[in-house]
Amino acid sequence: MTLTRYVLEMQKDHPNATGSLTMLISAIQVGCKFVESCVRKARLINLVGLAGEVNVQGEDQKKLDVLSNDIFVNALSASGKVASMVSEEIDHLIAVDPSKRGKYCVTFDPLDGSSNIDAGINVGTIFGIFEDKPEANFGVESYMVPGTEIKVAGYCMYGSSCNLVITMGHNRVDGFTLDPSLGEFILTHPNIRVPSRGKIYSINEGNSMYFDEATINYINSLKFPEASSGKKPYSARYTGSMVADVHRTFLYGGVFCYPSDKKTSSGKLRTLYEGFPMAYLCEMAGGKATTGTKRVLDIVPEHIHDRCPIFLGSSEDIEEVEESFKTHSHVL
Ligand code: P6P
Repeated sequence: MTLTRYVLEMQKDHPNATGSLTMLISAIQVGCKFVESCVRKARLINLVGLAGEVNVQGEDQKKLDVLSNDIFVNALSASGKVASMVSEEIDHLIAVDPSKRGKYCVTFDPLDGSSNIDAGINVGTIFGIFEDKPEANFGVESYMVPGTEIKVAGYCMYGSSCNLVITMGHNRVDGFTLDPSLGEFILTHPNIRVPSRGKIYSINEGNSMYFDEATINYINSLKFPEASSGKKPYSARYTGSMVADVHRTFLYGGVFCYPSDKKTSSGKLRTLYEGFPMAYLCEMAGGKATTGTKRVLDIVPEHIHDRCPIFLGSSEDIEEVEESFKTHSHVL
């Protein structure tokens, strides 16, 4: 089963489908294959290292960041199915030429975790697809909606292999692996389900001095379980690349956390193209995603580069996060 055939089969299940979403996902798939080929040979053709520019996040842009962004902007615009887009790399809304506009809004982080590129650590693309709101007149109002309005979410992880994980809703998440010899994504992880309980926690403990009491209490409950509980301490795994840390959490269970803290009162990760897609994937795979005090998908962004706190992963573990936030003080 190739991703192309998978999307066509999903389209057949929806008699009113026009094929636009199929074409859009095909364009995203091409973008991922192109980025994968660039990441794969970056060191050989000297694409790693700084591009000499700074993005809207104030971060030094790596050459691959710039190239990846251009690849997706071009692929999405050319599809003829996109009304506008939001990219981590571009500070303003990206409008599509009126002659090529479609009915979908796409949010994406073209190369998430790019600070890891020079070290050859996994990086990835994250994307979310929403429906354009005609009353928004191709403006940002189409994006100021709760995360529950997302239609499709996915990521493509560029590592030892190239894995694309996608959901089109209906409590179904499927994983594909790129077969370079075919140039096709092949279904290798059908019906991904997040284990209800895990043994791994993933958080940047270098920020511990900034954590609020609720986060400290929760993380300590994993590191120093009460003797009477009979529980063992969780293992710590953190790569600094959200796609890699979340992918592991989906497959093995546990929690991935980027909380708000005294240094970043809304957390670091971006709602539209990191928080929402990963929260949607997590819920469709049977997991949960919370800010600590509310469901991530219930957030309504106010700006296209809003940030949100996020704890996602195994449902039972996330329920313990929510409990800690009910009983301990936290950064609002
Ligand atoms: P920190 C990468 O820059 C990123 O956006 C995510 O991929 C990752 O989870 C997070 O930031 C890492 O941030 O502060 O731990 O380096």
